[in-house]
Amino acid sequence: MRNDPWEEGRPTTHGIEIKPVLVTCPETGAGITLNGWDFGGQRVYRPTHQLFFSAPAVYLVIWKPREGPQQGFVTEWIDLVKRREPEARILVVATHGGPKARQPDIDRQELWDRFGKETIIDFFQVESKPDAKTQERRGIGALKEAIAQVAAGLPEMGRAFPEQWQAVRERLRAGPEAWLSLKQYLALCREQDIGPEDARLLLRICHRVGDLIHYEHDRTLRDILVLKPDWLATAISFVLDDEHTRRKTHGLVGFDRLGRLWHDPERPEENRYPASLHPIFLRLMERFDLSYRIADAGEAAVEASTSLIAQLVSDVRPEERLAAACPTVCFDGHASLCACGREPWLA
Ligand SMILES: Nc1nc2c(ncn2[C@@H]2O[C@H](COP(=O)(O)OP(=O)(O)OP(=O)(O)O)[C@@H](O)[C@H]2O)c(=O)[nH]1
Ligand SMILES: [Mg+2]
Repeated sequence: MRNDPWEEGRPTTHGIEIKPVLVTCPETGAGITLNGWDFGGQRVYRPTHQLFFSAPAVYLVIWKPREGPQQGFVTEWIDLVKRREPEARILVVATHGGPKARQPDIDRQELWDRFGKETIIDFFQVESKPDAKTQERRGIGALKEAIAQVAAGLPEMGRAFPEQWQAVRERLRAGPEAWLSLKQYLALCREQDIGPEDARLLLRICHRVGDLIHYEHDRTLRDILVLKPDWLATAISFVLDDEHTRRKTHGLVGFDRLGRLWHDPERPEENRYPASLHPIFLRLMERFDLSYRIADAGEAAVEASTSLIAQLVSDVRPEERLAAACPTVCFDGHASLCACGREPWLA
């Protein structure tokens, strides 16, 4: 869609890539520059992508006919988007020229019945590889036109920005920071003579148009602006990939272990996250149902809390016999031995 040259055997997308995509509104002829967010399709990324979904966007769910819609998890992706953003508009796209005879096609009616036509706008077939003779990429034009049509109807489309507001947007885009505190952001706005009230309105709009991530309605989360989604997705992946939590403590993790995962001296500097961010990350994971705080004796402070990471819970039920024989288990990240000297829930 970006008219980039064809690349044979393109490497898989790690995390999220953001690049501009230019489309033209078929009705008015106006050019629209979209913030194109490319979400890596691999399983490990699935839980964190939803942190970045927002409603005023056009979603493409892409599948490969040779593997079939099942393999591409078309329904799961639509579900994931729709659960977070009930107003989302989605286009479903088959690559490789669409299904050939004897390849599984997608069940359009089933998807429309399930999600509604206001969610699933339409189905498309594209061949991204340019034709050897004509250099045409079949179906791409029609897809871009449909994207432009949906985009043109989005609430923030065509909004004019005062010069000072635009200056802040550009500063945020060009800056090296992966994140800013709300305070730092307000200071940037002050430099442009933007008062706090306007600054908050601008922030809301920036979130809606996909410039950054900001959860204004959450007491803990509203203190930070995420400018580089990969930075945040990587932090969360350190927890979701933690083998110790998966195998030794069966999904239970203490705040101190989270602290070590997020500030591991063995990782390169750019993959270490200051302690002040850790409660914010935990809150984010809770907000998106990636983790649940377990009920401690009394309301424990976050520093003393233990969380259950849903993804890391074994899919096999633990044996009741062991749990009964071993009631006082230690889920502390340091020591995986419980009072009886046995590893928790392990034979
Ligand atoms: N011939 C042909 N090849 C395609 C088409 N779309 C993708 N490919 C090839 O299929 C492979 C995977 O395509 P990608 O676009 O990287 O797939 P992706 O969905 O981004 O994969 P992840 O980044 O892992 O999520 C690459 O080698 C592409 O060149 C298409 O329409 N036609
Ligand atoms: Mg990719």
